Amino acid sequence: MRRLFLPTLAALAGLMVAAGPAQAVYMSFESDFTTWAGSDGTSTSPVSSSTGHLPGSECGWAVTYDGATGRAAPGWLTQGDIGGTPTAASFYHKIPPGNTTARARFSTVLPKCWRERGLENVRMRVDYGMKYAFGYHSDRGSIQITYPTNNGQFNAYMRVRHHPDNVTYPHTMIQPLRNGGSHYGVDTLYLEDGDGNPRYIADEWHDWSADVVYGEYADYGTYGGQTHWAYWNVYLDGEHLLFGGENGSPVFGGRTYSFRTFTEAVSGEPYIGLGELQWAGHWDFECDYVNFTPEPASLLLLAFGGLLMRRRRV
Ligand SMILES: [Ca+2]
Repeated sequence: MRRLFLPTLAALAGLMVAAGPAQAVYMSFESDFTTWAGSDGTSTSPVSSSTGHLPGSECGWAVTYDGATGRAAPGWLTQGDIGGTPTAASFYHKIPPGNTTARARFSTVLPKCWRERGLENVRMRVDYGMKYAFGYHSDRGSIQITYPTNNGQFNAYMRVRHHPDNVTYPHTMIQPLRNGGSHYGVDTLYLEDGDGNPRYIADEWHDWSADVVYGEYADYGTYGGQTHWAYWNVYLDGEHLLFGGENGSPVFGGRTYSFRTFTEAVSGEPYIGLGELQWAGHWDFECDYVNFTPEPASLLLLAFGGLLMRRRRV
């Protein structure tokens, strides 16, 4: 009897954890950049919430780091259009004429709830639509996603480059970067088609998703016994992008992830940022939307519950 009772209690506890962050489903937001004001350093765009629970007026897109005004030609950040409809954030700078590198961040903080409480029991999903121009060669990347927990804040940039002149790798290149811009431990991904030929996604709109969960007690023994990790899945048009390498394709909670990060002294309010996030002489990309959806980490709990059920049958 006791053998059955304990697992049942554990399963109930798991359900309570799942039900606990009920705020998760409504503390989400969408941003589609159809409403827009200003340009360059004065650009702003609001967020909305289809769940009817606005995350609060503190959320909304604005330039929070401006290393472009006076360095890049005016028009480095404007509202772009899709098929004639103004509905995108458009980033452009190319030397010459400015003949200089520039850097800017257009960002929104996460809802106050998650900034204060942390997301360690919550799976965070960020969906975004991007079009990267042919020849675009980002430095740190065009999107930065921070993931706050009570055990530290995790961070990733998604660097995408097109190498039209690179004979060895004439593919679209994808690299997740950690705080500070390093990509150690994660192999670079060069996109290929089904036949192994180089694949470009330049000048096309594509849907991306970053899906993050928190997991501790996973000491990989590489970085000073780090026990706090975030596990990231990245999808391109629904296809799971897998990376090899030391930290690529880790398995956690029975699922395979694209890569993992640990806390690296990421400070300040957690946010999602767009822009060229390091000094670079050529930016050329547009963003159609960014949607933020925290959800209870139900998949992990289901896996946990499944394990308990199997045990009960023994
Ligand atoms: Ca849009």
